[in-house]
Amino acid sequence: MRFDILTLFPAMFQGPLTESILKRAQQAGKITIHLHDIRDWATDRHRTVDDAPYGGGAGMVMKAEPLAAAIQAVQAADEPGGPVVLLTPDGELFNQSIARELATLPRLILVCGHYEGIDERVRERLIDREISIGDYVLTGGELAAMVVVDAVARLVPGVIDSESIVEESHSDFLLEYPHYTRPAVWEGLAVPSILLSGHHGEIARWRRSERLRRTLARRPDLLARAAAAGVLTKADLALLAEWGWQPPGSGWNTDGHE
Ligand code: 4GY
Repeated sequence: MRFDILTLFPAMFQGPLTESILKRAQQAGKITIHLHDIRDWATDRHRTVDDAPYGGGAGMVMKAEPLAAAIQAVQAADEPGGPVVLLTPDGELFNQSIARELATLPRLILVCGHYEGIDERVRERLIDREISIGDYVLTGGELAAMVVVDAVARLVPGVIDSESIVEESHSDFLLEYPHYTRPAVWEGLAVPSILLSGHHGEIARWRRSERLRRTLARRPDLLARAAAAGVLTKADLALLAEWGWQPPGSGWNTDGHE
């Protein structure tokens, strides 16, 4: 998969994209990441990329011409094509299912806004999709683009061990079970003895119950979705019932009252 990132601050990407798993993925040719400095498409002597907002108000707006020229040049260069995505708090909320969807594409073009934002006409004409990584405001889209690249790249086949993707949190609406490694006792805290028992069936059942316990305690909203999606087994539902949890929204109550 090919990622193109359009930014005024390409140096920000050194580090996150050049270490660890993303570094290995690039070395192995599973993904390529191409950084483009939007300022390279400014045409005036001062290489201007921003200007004051029409109508007045605080801050600066990213000018249409350099940004549009950058997007069009990057789109036109090299096959295959891919959607142009703007990182913005106005976008659809990023989640694991969007990451999975994007990971099926051959290419993704990410546009990082800065200052107060980009000229609305570029949005209208050239942006295919807007994504937000959360309901908070960053100083620019760069950190958000890195989050999206990281979450998508690890789902590209061959980037990480495929078993860890199936098992992980959010792929089936349940949080992860707790993890332990050596030593068996640390600062007086022992690893749960079941994990040292070698009884694989019991370990799997314990891990499943820990996932359910955690999800109930921390994210009851996810548990409701798990039930609605039909991913809870009879054993899961029995355990949850012991803990006083009932799948919501059946329209019936069981207490004999209205
Ligand atoms: N949240 N999710 C986000 C963001 C910064 C003004 C446009 C976010 O994705 N991007 O906060 N981006 C803004 C700053 C210009 C980008």
